[in-house]
Amino acid sequence: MFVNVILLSCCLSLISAEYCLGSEEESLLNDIKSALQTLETRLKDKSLRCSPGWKEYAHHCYNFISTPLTWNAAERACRKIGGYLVKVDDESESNWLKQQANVEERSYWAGAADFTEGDWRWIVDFSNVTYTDWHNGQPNNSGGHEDCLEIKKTYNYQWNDAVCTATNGYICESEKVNLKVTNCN
Ligand SMILES: *[C@@H]1O[C@H](CO)[C@@H](O)[C@H](O)[C@H]1NC(C)=O
Ligand SMILES: *[C@@H]1O[C@H](CO)[C@@H](O)[C@H](O)[C@H]1NC(C)=O
Ligand SMILES: [Ca+2]
Ligand SMILES: [Ca+2]
Repeated sequence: MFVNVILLSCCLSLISAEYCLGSEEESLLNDIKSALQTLETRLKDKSLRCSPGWKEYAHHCYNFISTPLTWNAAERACRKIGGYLVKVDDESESNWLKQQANVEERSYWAGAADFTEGDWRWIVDFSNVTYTDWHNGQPNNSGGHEDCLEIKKTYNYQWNDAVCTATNGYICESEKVNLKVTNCN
């Protein structure tokens, strides 16, 4: 009984000694914790990237493809490479796309269509087309069957509704992808 009490008090004091950090240890631990946090954020930033060959703009990736395809074939081609035919959300994205389109000086398909006449939708999520950059007089549904969105070179890269079976280059957009982080040293 007596021995037990001694053992018990001994161990209790050991335990409390083990759990009591000095202020130096505590500040060391805090340094380590904040270093880990910094490392974690850095690795996260590094792991979210655009795949090789894709251009980065404002959290998304873009691939400008010159091979002329119909709108439908372009839409499929974008999905095949892990993206979607570009959705233009606002003026800043639109301006950047125009600059890039101007590099190859060609017209490109974008990812909107009015398969119900006049009801323009982004194909990636079927949302309404709210921001627009139509050229003067467009969309004019010429001949009664222009249902696909073209970023048109001769309209200074403003928008036109074009016949979907015409052929154009096309712009694919994608989310950034999570690249595997490896230790290269
Ligand atoms: C989309 O536009 C249609 C009219 O073209 C309207 O009836 C509908 O409410 C709109 N949807 C959204 C989510 O704004
Ligand atoms: C309608 O748009 C087409 C391009 O899709 C253009 O060639 C044509 O000149 C336009 N027609 C009129 C009357 O503006
Ligand atoms: Ca139309
Ligand atoms: Ca047109």
